[in-house]
Amino acid sequence: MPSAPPPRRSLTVLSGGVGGARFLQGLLHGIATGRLPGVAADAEVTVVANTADDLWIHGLKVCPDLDTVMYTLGEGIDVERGWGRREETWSIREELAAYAVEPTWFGLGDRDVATHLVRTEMLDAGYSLSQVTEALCRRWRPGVRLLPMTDDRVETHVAVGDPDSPSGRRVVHFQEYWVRLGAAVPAEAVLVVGQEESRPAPGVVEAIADADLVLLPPSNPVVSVGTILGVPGIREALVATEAPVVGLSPIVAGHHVRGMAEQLLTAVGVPVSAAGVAAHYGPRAAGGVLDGWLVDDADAGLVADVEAGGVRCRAVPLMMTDRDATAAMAAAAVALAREVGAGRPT
Ligand code: FO1
Repeated sequence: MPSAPPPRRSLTVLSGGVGGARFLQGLLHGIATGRLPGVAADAEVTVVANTADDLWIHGLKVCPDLDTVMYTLGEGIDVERGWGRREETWSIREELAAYAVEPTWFGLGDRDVATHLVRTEMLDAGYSLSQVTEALCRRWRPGVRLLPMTDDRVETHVAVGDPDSPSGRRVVHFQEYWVRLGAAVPAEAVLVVGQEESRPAPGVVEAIADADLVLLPPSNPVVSVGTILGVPGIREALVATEAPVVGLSPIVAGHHVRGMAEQLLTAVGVPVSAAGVAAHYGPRAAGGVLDGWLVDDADAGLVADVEAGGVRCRAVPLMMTDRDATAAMAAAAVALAREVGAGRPT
């Protein structure tokens, strides 16, 4: 009987906002309650968070995905919205609207503004986004090491049709596409400004190289996981790491569970299916980033396709209805990593 593999002690998770944060909540719950066989009770979780959703607004630097992970794991999140602070008030927003100062479509809560004031003040003083994030986490204590994917400015913009412009298109910041336009118009192209020049933030490459498990949660494959992988050096670190890399599909039965992955996958020509996203990430054995892929039970019929593409695949319930359900998803990912770790598909 082969001896049990040593427990996994360092997990690295590449995360976007709401979906990634909810997955992390379940992962930490699973570790804390001993529901993740093979993961040490004192395992350290490092989160590499997407920063391409960031935007400058009213002179403040807002980092939606970093803040959503920090507030969610720090128990400060508004659970209903999935972003921003609980027990929030909106006086600043109302006053800005009274001055008719745009954009009024992006809601900054009063408590949330304090976070952006601290961040902006520290950036202005010359601290890096990594240092700012570490400082903010001293208050929120998220229970993970939270790293921005890069300290450089990277911003996702989306090209949409515009009959009034000579080119027939205009380009808007991702937040305008998502919040003001409600992703209700087709995205014709996704442009990640500053991506080529960006460098992994301190500790990011090491967190991937030194991990004994890397997880891709059900975040947006284009504007969350995609933009993290797009930071030169990060995809390479994933391809090279000794750790098994296991992802969870954000697409169930051909639809996103929440957000706008359908629109953005279509914009970049990726089929909106659990198999399409797995192929998009690619098998590690052929230069991609995936060793294993979890699809929802509804997509059990796609398991053979995914495995034919060189990625080990299992169908399990993928609805993050509560922490126990999410912890079970994390446990399935750990189990799949153990299978994969025993020998990659040839
Ligand atoms: N989402 C909305 O739908 N409406 C908003 O007014 C809004 C404001 C906002 C402010 C701070 C923040 O951190 C997030 C905010 N979000 C809002 C969510 C944000 O668009 C998304 O969390 C991500 O950028 C997409 O994952």
